[in-house]
Amino acid sequence: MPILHGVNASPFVRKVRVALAIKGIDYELNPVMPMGVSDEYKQKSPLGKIPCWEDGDFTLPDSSCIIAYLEKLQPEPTLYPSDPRELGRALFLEEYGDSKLAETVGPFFFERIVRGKIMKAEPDEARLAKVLAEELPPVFDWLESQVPESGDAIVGGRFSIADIGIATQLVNGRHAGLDVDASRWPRLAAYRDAVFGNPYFKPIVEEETAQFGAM
Ligand SMILES: N[C@@H](CCC(=O)N[C@@H](CS)C(=O)NCC(=O)O)C(=O)O
Repeated sequence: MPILHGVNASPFVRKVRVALAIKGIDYELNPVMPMGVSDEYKQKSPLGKIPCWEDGDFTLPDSSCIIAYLEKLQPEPTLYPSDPRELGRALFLEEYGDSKLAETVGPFFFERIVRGKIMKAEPDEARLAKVLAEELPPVFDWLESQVPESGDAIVGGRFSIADIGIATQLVNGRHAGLDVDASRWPRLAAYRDAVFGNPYFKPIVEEETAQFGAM
């Protein structure tokens, strides 16, 4: 059976787990922690990051690359829009989730879950207050401008890689008690609720919440 290397709470591992669930591909999760990976693991994942996919003699790191590969391997249900402009937008939204949104939400997860719950140390709430006041609002403002008035799909009215890439980061925020203020970002808040209720995200989020506890 193919192996997905990486641990649950990683938003990038979660992207791949949701894609695998949607495509109905069985796999084994091998819980590789992201820090201090072995030289043997670096042979499979040269940047030393999680996730990494392994199927027999084939290995492939990086969530975006793995999902694009899975799409070719098993095209249905598709995770990529067929319209060229929608495809372009979906890929950019995935990238925005992987980069800007991850950088903005990441500190909340690190301080409250990694430092607070796992390392049993004091989270740096002053750092988080600054992110909340200065860095987060422009990111949520931009996402608010991208979310359609209704519906649970950000591009083209159909759940896609764009939703996986954005929602997975919002899940890490949720684990760390970071809310989307519905009075300021009503579309994003409704969208977040819809994607969290998505039947492929929900069981994975619930499994993780059982591990970290709700905040
Ligand atoms: N672009 C990569 C990012 C993966 C990533 O940053 N994973 C983190 C864990 S959430 C990691 O392995 N960090 C360890 C490191 O940067 O050395 C992907 O999409 O898979």
